[in-house]
Amino acid sequence: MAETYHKVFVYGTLKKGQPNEYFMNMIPSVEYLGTAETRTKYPLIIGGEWNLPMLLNREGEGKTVKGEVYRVDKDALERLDQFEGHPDFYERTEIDVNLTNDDEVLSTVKCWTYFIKDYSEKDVKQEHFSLYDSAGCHGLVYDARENDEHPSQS
Ligand code: PCA
Repeated sequence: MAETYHKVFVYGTLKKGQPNEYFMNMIPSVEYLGTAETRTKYPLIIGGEWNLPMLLNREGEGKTVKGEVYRVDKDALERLDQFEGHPDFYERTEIDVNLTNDDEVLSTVKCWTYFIKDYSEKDVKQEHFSLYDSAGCHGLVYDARENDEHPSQS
């Protein structure tokens, strides 16, 4: 039977050089397709107890968000869902993403991405980022204990 593939846009800790990059590298079927940005704006904040990058599903607010696109098979998508706590913690949703080379747009593709499910009005008012970096000058370093404590693992 032909394998079904999915595209996933990652904007946070799963990106290259970020704290959970290892998780993408652990899944042999995952294939990197390149750099990308959201076609429309969304608020990307760093928040919560563990300084998590959180994309809020409020299209048109915030900034164009930069990240990476990966091709994954069904098994890899299920592993990612579990890791991100879909559908209770992060919620996997399909959005339009522009594949980019430097700032040139190569094509627009539909990708899954993980939006944070619950957030407050206070969260919305936090600084909106265009590019997540755990070691950025914001000083909000990612706390890996998240992976032991967030609801998907309990
Ligand atoms: N991991 C996913 C969602 C937020 C996070 O830290 C990602 O990198 O896209």
